[in-house]
Amino acid sequence: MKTPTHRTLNSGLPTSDIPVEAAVGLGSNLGDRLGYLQEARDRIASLPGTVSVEMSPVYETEPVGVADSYRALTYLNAALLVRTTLGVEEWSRRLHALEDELYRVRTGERNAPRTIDIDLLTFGNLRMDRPDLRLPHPQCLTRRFVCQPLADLRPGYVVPGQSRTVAQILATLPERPWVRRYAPGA
Ligand code: PH2
Ligand code: MG
Ligand code: MG
Repeated sequence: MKTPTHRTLNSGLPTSDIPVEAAVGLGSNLGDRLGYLQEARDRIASLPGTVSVEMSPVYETEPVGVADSYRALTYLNAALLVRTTLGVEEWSRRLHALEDELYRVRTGERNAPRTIDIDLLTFGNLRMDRPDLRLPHPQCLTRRFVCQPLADLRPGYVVPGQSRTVAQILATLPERPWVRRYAPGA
């Protein structure tokens, strides 16, 4: 019998025997920011289908696109490279659920402060353009707070649809909005 490359679990959601590498952006600007990033990483590592997780250094970053009243609430950002056998729909659903578990309150207000933001940046070579799921993430490479941690993990990474590596793109981004390595207590 031919070995299937895809099978269906009881959930009815497709999963692959071959792990896909997915990049994830983590952000927090409310409460125990570092604690939320670490908790998100640990919970992603514990998801069924997670084969490996690499986490970038953490950066403190200037808020982008927030109301003036929130400008003092700097973010902590990091990136993850995860290998997963989950399908993209299940992956997306699981990460969204993790945001809820980590006390994310969805007020409807754009870019309101949040305990945790978990953004799907890439999922293998997949390209999708749905209102609820766009891959690669449209702002993936225009923001230093995404590009810098990704470049730390994998400078030669080429996001699907791009011709340049993340390190090359990072070199073209402006200094502001700023990012700096987070060194608590330093
Ligand atoms: N996320 C936003 C809006 N602005 N700014 C920074 N520095 N870091 C973020 O993660 C971020 C942001 C919406 O998700
Ligand atoms: Mg975001
Ligand atoms: Mg988000």
